Amino acid sequence: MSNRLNATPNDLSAFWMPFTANRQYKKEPRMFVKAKDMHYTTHDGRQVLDGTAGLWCVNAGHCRPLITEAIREQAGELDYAPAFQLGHPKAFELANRLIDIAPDGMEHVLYTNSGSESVETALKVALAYHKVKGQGSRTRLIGRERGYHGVNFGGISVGGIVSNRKMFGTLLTGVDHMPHTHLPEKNAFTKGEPEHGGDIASELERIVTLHDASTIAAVIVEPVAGSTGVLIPPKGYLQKLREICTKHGILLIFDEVITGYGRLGTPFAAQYFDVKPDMIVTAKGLTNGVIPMGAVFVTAEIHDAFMSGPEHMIEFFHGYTYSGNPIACAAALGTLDTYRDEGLLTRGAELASYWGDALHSLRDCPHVIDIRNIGLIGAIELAPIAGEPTKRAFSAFLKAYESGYLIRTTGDIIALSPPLIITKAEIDELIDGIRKVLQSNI
Ligand code: PXG
Repeated sequence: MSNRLNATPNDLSAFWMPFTANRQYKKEPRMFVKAKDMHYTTHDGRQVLDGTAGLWCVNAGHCRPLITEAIREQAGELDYAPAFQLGHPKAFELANRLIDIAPDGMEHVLYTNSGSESVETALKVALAYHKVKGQGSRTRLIGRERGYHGVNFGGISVGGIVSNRKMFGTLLTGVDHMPHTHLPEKNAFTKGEPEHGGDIASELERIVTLHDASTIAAVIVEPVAGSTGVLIPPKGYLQKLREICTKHGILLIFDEVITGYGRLGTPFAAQYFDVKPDMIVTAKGLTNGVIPMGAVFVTAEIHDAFMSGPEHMIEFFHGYTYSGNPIACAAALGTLDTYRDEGLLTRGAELASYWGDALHSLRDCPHVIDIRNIGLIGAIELAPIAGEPTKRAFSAFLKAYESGYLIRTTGDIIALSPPLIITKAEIDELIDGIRKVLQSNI
């Protein structure tokens, strides 16, 4: 064992950072030391306007009193309770509160600790559901190109982001992918849902014909694909996926890790698009990002299928040490109280058109080849520097950070998803900040 007693306390090398250019970062670290409402404070004392709600999770803004207080109180009252064969009241209270805001038909909740775990949980429920229904041949899972469903093996198997998959072997077998819906040549600079591409959903019919419906358990999609750079579903697309799944007895899973908890101006995207999935995968905004937690919503039809056999038997062999952790539940309850008191789950609807207009005012800035928006989500796609993909957007990210704006980039796309408490004045400030970055030499 090495003697680390004399290590410099702020040596950055030991922490291998997630999804980070570690060497670049450690030469030029960017640290946040405080946060309040719409702003972070950096280690060098600057204020940074949060254009990304952390990583799409801090929907109510930072360090909100009901949430911090709930966590503080819970930590002093009941810190941990075993999750298997035992419980605590807040886990049940939270599930009921979640069902209250969920789309009609969602009646039960399984807890996890992240979006990735929520995805794995939903895929396992889908496989086991068909098995308990006597249709054990339904084992295939269908995802989509450019989809992001976290980083665990199920999620990267159904996911469609090549760099997240190519290093990790053969992944799950029996997975297929639908084509993505990005048609910039037809839909560039569309406000809201694009006109073209709804018929791409019929590719699912082709996949069903290829494999036969009797082998397919579930289709999983993000209603709005986030991580890949904000792909908004073309008009009619999600409705068509629902029709095909229903026709063939295939479960439809919406991965709402990003769209859940108010991002589109409705509690969930399923309500925004008026499409009913069989399961909804969530995390992030559930606890305002403050404590790791996820939740998977399922219909009564799915849940009830498991409730047979001897009553002393475990019905579903799945769960985590921290499923429904008391402090996470307290944080989620404090979050839901904040959303309710401030109307945040629907605030995005009031701001969406102002937000869209502000974003699209960047259309004539240098390098901009597309702008997309829905609810309080936006994307600005930049032309890549020839031979150096991602470099232009990353340089925009660094410049924005230096000038006091937190944006997120993926490939050469700037993605924006501010806390739902953002004001119109702050939208103007954020967009003007980005305009200056785009007009600088990036
Ligand atoms: N599903 C979706 C749709 C997601 O967006 C996950 C699952 C996984 O969640 P966890 O909690 O395991 O990270 C996500 C996560 C980005 C970005 O900037 C997006 C995510 C995470 C970090 C960054 O696009 N999404």
